[in-house]
Amino acid sequence: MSDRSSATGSRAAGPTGAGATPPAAQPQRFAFSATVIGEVDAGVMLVLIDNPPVNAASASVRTGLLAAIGRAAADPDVVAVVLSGTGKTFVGGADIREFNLPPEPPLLPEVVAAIEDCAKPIVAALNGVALGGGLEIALACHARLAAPGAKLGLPEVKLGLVPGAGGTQRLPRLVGVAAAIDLIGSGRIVDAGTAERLGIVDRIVASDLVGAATATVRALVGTVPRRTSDLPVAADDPAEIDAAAAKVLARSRGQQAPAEAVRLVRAAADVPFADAVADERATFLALRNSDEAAALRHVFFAERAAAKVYGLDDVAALPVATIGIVGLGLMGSGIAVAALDGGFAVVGVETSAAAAEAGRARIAGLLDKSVASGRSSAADRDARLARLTISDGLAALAGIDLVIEAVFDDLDVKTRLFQSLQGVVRPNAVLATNTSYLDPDRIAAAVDRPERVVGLHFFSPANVMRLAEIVRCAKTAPTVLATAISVARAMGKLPIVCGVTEGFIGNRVFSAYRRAGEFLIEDGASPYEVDAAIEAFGLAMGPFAVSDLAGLEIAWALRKRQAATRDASERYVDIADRLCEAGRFGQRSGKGWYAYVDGKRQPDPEVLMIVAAARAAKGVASRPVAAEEIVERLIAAMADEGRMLVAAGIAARSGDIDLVMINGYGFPAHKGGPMFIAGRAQEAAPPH
Ligand code: T1G
Repeated sequence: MSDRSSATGSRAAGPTGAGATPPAAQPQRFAFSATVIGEVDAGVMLVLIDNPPVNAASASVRTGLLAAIGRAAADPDVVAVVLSGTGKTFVGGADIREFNLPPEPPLLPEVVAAIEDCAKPIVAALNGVALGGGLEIALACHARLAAPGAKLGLPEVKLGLVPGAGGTQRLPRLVGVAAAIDLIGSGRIVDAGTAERLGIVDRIVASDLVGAATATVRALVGTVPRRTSDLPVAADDPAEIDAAAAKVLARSRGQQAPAEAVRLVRAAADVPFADAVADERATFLALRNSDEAAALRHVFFAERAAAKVYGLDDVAALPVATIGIVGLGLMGSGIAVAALDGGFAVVGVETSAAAAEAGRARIAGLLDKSVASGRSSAADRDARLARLTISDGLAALAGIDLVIEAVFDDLDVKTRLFQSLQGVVRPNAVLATNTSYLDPDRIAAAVDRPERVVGLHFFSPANVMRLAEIVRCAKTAPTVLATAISVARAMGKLPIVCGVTEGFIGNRVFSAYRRAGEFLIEDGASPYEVDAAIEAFGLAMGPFAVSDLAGLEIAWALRKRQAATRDASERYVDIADRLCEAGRFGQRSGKGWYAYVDGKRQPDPEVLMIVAAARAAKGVASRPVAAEEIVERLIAAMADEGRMLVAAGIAARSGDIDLVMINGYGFPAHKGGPMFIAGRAQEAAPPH
């Protein structure tokens, strides 16, 4: 279908003049708007949404859909409608870019009502992704057919919202209250098979989806259309509903939208549809202006901006099928599982047969845990293990496409390894280092072709944490960088490109955050007040609990190495040194900033005495420090460091800093990140 002559549903021009087929025999074509086209063939109007890249339900789409339904309803030659999308998306949701603007009519609820209330049957042919408002449009249709690759969901809570066009009321009428609470409260996206099993989709059609939808809608002509809003809500087991609600609320601590979604879906069981939809709309509009929604919209667009890497526009990644991993300790085994999860074949190498076997056991253990938790099946696990080869010699890496070293973080060890590897792997195999603190340029300098070296910095546990810092070394070739990004993405990671500096982005910002925490305890707060304040804000653990978990000795060794060159004019808090000198190295040693009894962390009066002595030694007159000041100073410290990283070109943009802290350090996404918060504080600050 090609011709789209105007925005008012006029007929598209067809061939005319002597000898041409009389127009009536040709399908009638319409352009209902710039993004919605229609074609009537033998009484069925096929309406196509054509708004690349994701067929977002923009004002143009809403206008076009309303015009199309109006035309179909009024045209005596039209008996039924099939609604579908072009490309790989049915409708990717409301147009998020409109959320910062005044609502532009027609609003989506009006379009959805027009579809459902149409006297002629309308069948949705879900050709691809149907999310948010896209699924709400489909739910208002009188039947839904889906292609096998379709994906469906109401992920509004991931944007700090609730569905705003009937989703909280129509979905439970198809799948029940408990399942709807789970789907809407979590924002989970399901595949076509699950959608069919739940009752969202009536049928999956492997080929000629539009043809099947046309036949389906023809069969509905003359019958009373099945209006979803008229369907009764199945009486689910209250215990099942409560369990689904409790699971959603437990996972969304501190967030508004999921709780509101649960409330609205529960209401479907006993509040009249019209009243419940009005409540849903009011709740959606209120949430749309919330800080939580602004923060999550920021994160949504920041993730897409992070995918745009300077200098890689026309650079293709190298093909990677097999990944070598040298070092199968805690990090290496986690990386191996992430690679197996990503569909790669993995060759894991250790220094001895015993160490190799221990590595295999660690990997198998992680895969078993995934099966035990229900995150994957025994068949998935076996398929992953079938792609794993373990060896105690580097020769096993001869055929790999990319190798990641996850050996002890020592420069000599890593450079010697890379020198050995270059003699084993293929000339165009990528050499990636997982180093956290070493200078990858110095590692690259050890090999003949430094352009093949890149940093691939994972976060522990590497099979769980979503963040991967892709370190662009001074000589990393664009193809190599593109390959590392592609591999990280295939592993399900969020790749964030950074330049070379000690600690890259995450550990640099985390060090500044931890330093600010130490300043706060020297000023008068206790470590426990600092942790409690930032945990109440939304981080899973405060800086002192995290330091105990990681162990204090590595940072202590770093500080001792830096002592000789430390800038004397810079404030330095030595309380952590005092703890280490007292043998308090953190959780593994049974005591650090906390005491650990039966694995549980407890405040320790001995630490408070060490803190008081350190203050006294410096003549610091301590003062009470309120939780608000603690949170404000910790976030400001992260933002200040982030600004320096962007200014230095280590990070490409401030959104990348937020993504690193959210996906690597547990910063709550619904708060947007330190840069987002600092930016809004700046906006709100009175002009000088
Ligand atoms: N609105 C506007 N732009 C969008 C968009 C949307 N809904 N979704 C994606 N984009 C842009 C994105 O910014 C990027 O732009 C480009 O499209 C490709 O995106 C009323 C209120 C659909 C699965 O939450 O999950 O409906 O960077 O790289 O990997 O109740 O996009 O190229 O300039 O992600 O193929 C609910 C959000 C909205 C779905 C496609 N919907 N989108 O993934 O492409 S709220 C969502 C996605 C709502 C109603 C409520 C994904 C995708 P640029 P991409 P992709």
